[in-house]
Amino acid sequence: MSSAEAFSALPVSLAAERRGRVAVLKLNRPQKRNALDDTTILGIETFFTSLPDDIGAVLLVGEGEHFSAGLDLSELQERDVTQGIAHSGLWHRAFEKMQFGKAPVVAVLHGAVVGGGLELAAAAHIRVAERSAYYALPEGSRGIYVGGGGSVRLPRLIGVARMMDMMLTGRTYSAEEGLAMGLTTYLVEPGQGFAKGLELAERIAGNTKLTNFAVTHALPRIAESDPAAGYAMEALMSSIAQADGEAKARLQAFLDKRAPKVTRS
Ligand code: 1HE
Repeated sequence: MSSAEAFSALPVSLAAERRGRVAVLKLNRPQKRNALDDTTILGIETFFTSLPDDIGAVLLVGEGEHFSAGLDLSELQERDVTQGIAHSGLWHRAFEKMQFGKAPVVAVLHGAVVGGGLELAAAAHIRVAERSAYYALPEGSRGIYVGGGGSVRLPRLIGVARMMDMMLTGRTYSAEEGLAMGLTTYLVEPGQGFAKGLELAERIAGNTKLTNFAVTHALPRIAESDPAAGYAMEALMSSIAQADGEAKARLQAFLDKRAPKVTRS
C-alpha cells in the first residue's frame, strides 16, 4: 500500500504525513483534548498495519494543548461487561500493532498524558516530553481501571508500586520527574518536542531494518525470557543481524575509516 492510500484511510481524529522515511501520525481531535474514541483506536490500528515498507520510523504527536486526555469518557456509559472486554481487546490489538510493528515509534508528549493517553505513550519506543507534559492515571478516581495495556506496560517502565500510587491517589508526575522514572526518555523545552522527535526518528530510520527489528521485537521478548532461552535467542539474533549484507557494508565502512566514530553527543 502506498503512503497516500494508507494515510487517507484514517478518520478525521487522526492525520498522517510523510517526512522522508518518517511517518508522522497526529492525534487530531484537540477540541476533545485528543480523547481516544473507538474510531481513533481503530484508525491507529489501521495506520500501523498499513504502514508502507519504506517507512523507517514513526513520530506520534498530539494537536492542541495536550497529547491526550485518554479514553473518550462519553463512550463508556453504555457498555456491559462483554462489550467492555471487547473494547479493551480493541485497544490491546491496536497498541500491539504499534509496539510490535514495522517501524520504531517516537512519541512527542506535551500537556496531559493521562489515562489511555499514557497507555498509548507507553507503547511507543521512545518518549520525548516537553516540560509542559504531565502523567496521570485518573482511572482510579473515575471508578474504572486501565484497559489499554497499562497494567502490562507501565509496571515494566515505572514499577508496580508507582503505578499503584498513581491509580490509588491520583498522583501526577511532571515531565522532569518522568526522566528518573523511565517515562520521559528525552526532556525538552516547550515547542521543541517535534524537532527533537523528528531528529531521533530520522536517526532511527537510518538504521538497518534488521537492527530495528532486533531492538523492538527481539529485545523485549529476550528481556522477558528465562536467561537460558534469552542467551539462545540473543545468539541467534546477533548472528542473523551480522550476516546481513548491509551490516557487513557498514562494518567495512568503519574499517575503511569512512564511517563516523562514536563521540560524545
Ligand atoms: C473529554 C475528555 C475525555 C476532555 N473524554 N471528553 N481521562 C480523564 O479522566 C481526563 C479527563 N480530561 C481532563 O481532565 C481535562 O479535559 C484535561 C486536563 C485533559 C484538559 O483540560 P482542559 O481544561 O484543557 O479541557 P476541558 O475543558 O476539560 O475539555 C475540553 C473538551 O474536551 C470538553 O468537551 P466540551 O464538549 O465541553 O467542549 C471535555 O468534556 C472534553 N474532554 N477529556 C471525553 N477523556 C482503555 S481504558 C483508559 C481509561 C482512561 O483513559 S480513564 C482517563 C480518562
